[in-house]
Order: sequence, then C-alpha cells, then structure tokens
Amino acid sequence: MMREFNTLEVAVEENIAVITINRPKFLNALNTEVLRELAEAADIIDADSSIRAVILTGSGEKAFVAGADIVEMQNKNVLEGREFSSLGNKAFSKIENLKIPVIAAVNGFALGGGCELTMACDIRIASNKAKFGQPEIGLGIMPGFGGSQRLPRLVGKGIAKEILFTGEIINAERAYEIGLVNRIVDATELLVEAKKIAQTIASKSPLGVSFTKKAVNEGTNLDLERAVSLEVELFGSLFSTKDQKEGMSAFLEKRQAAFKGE
Ligand code: DAK
Repeated sequence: MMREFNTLEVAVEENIAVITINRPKFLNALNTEVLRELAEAADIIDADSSIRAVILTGSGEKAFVAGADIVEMQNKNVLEGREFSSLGNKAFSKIENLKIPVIAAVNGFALGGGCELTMACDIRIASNKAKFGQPEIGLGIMPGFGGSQRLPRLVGKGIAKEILFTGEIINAERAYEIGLVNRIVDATELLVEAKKIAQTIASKSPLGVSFTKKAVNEGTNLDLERAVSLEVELFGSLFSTKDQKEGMSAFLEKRQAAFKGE
C-alpha cells in the first residue's frame, strides 16, 4: 500500500503509478522534502512488482517543476549544499534506475532541476504549454542534478551548450525539434496520452522491458563492444524466463500473451 506524502500525490491505477509533485504555489520547486519523498516513492514502487510503468507530472496548470527551491538553497553553507546535492542525486538516480519505465508528463515550466528531472526519466511527453531551460548560470551556479551530462547525451553537445550557456527558456516545439521531448500534445490530453504509452508498455513483457531499459542505460556509458556484450548477456538470460516462453507460445498459438514478469 502507498503511504501518504506531504509534497507528492501518488495514485496507482491498475498497474500504472502516477506521481504528482504537489507544491503548486511554489511552482512545484524541489525542496529537501520533495527530494526525500521522491526517493521514498521510487523505493516503494520498485518493490511492487504489480506496477509496470510510472508517470511523473506536476500539480497545477503552470509548472512541472520550476527548479530546485531557491528560497531553501539561498542560505545554505558548503556542508548543507553537499547534503542537498547528495539527496537530490540519490532521488534522481533512483528514478533513473527504476526497473520500470518512467514517463515525464511535462505540463508547464521544467526549469533547472525540473528540466534535469525530466531527463532522468525514460520518455518525455510535453503539453503545448511546456517550457524547458537550465537558468542556473543566471543564479551564479551551474546545473547540479546531471543537466550538464544528460542534456548533451539527449540533444548533442552543440545545442546543449547553447541552452546551458544562455539559460534561454525554450518552448515545447523547440524541445521537440531538438529531440528533448518525444511528442507534444494538447495540455488537456497530456495525462491521457502518457497513460496510453504507459498501458502499451504495461501490456508487454515486464522482464523484456526492464532488461531493455538496463541495456540502453548502462550500454550508452560503455564502448560499443562492451555494450553489445551486455546486450548478449541480458538477451541470453531472458531465455530462462516464463515471459519468453509465454510470449513465443502466444505468438505461435495466435493469442494475446499474458506476461507475469517471471
Ligand atoms: N524556488 C522557489 N520558489 C519558486 C521557484 C523556485 N525555483 N520558482 C518559482 N517560485 C515561486 C516564486 O517565488 C513565486 O512565489 P511568491 O512570490 O508567490 O511567494 C511563485 O513560485 C510563483 O512564481 P512567479 O510569481 O515567479 O511566476 P511567474 O509566472 O512570474 O514566473 C517562472 C514563472 C518559472 C519564469 C519564474 O518563477 C522563475 O523564473 N522561477 C525560477 C526558475 C529558476 O531559476 N529555476 C532554476 C532554479 S536553479 C544542486 C543541484 C541542482 C540545483 C541546485 C543545486 N546541488 C547539486 C546542490 C538546481 C538548481 C536549480 O534548479
């Protein structure tokens, strides 16, 4: 059972979890409590094998997440800054490394830590009102939740550097054009569309999906030869699973597969 959170709403419908960051008055800015609760929600979801996909979104009409909480950060000393950083990185890496896919449904501003949070997710869907940017350089800092690393991996170094050095806020069309988001949908259709993608994923083999996620995430940090060996290993080990037997039997028997993730 999901516990109650102060800064998140977590709803599980059938086998899809929807996490809504819920501080709309502060444009869902990431403070210590949000980061702690996100890490905790990720742990709970990861331990629940009935959940097959996660949607992450922001509360209200205006923002996904307008960055790390500037009010909280303003007076931090080095030690507190380090603590905040380690908490944030822990939360982000838990989200990135969840066994199941995470879809960011970006409903508004995704700035700084908010943009970085979308990049720790597997798939990004933007509403036509979404806006992205890394404005840290205007605050005398630089991206601290992986933005200088994940953005160039997603959109290429040149475009990433332009966004990182200028702090320019880009709209959904530009984000789509550079490959930062997978698709743009009308704001009213955002969650419907995210759920459709989540349901499609949920209908496939959970082990196949999770091994594929691992292959992509870990493989992109390796040279091609090692990355292909990783794929060989993961591919091979799927042949010890019931999902593989079921998937192939179902195809040959011309019926829908019923995967159990075993
Ligand atoms: N933190 C705290 N409060 C925020 C906030 C934020 N990031 N963003 C907005 N708010 C608050 C506003 O102060 C305002 O509060 P009140 O005045 O009503 O009390 C309320 O939310 C509504 O915002 P606005 O009145 O400003 O709304 P506008 O429509 O006029 O403007 C905006 C919307 C999104 C353009 C604007 O709010 C804005 O520029 N917000 C700041 C965006 C920003 O610079 N975000 C990046 C923060 S830097 C680290 C790792 C990572 C990071 C830091 C450290 N470590 C490893 C240690 C990440 C840093 C960042 O994310």
